[in-house]
Amino acid sequence: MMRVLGRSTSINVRKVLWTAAETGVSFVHENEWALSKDTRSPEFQAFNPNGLVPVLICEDGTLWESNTICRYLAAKSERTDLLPDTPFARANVEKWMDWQAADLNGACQAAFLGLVRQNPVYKDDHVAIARSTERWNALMLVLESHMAEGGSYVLGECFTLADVVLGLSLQRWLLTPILRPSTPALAAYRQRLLSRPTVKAWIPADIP
Ligand SMILES: N[C@@H](CCC(=O)N[C@@H](CS)C(=O)NCC(=O)O)C(=O)O
Repeated sequence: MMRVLGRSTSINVRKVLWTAAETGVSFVHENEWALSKDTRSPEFQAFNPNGLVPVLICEDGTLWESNTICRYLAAKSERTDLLPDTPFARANVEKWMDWQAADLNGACQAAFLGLVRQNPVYKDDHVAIARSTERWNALMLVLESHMAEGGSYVLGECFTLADVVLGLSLQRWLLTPILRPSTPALAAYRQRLLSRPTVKAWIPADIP
């Protein structure tokens, strides 16, 4: 049985849980990793030397890096709707996935960690939080403009891995206590995502 290791309060773990649920594979979720089970332990570091969740353990071996795991799950289950197998269509999904992991996650760091996690490095650094919020809002407006062009999902009418990673980032943005610009296209997009059975089963709507 496939194993997904990591606390579901992690956005990166939820990417994997959601993708696994979308593909319909059978898996067990070991939520206690990075909670009661230490990811700095030798046992965990043998799975991921970075000591970070998520980790996937399956018949082919062990994987870390959330977006990579999502791509593996889609490819393994031959779900070319989630991750196309033609180069340009696939690159368009991966473009948004890379943007989420690099640009969006980087931009939100000080605001999210400071305001939500109350991380001691950021929580009293109002300049860093303000800069982070400004950049984060600017990037989310890029997504707002894209969604306002039409289409139910990021790549049009087909739900893809881009929607998994961006849907979770959108939830984080909406649930972080910052001032946000109006984003009606993103609000409608979020309602479409929330109506998916896999979200109802695996992604609580109140976790940033
Ligand atoms: N690039 C990695 C980042 C993984 C990561 O930062 N995981 C965080 C949770 S979101 C973590 O394990 N933090 C340590 C901890 O919770 O103890 C990925 O996408 O999988």
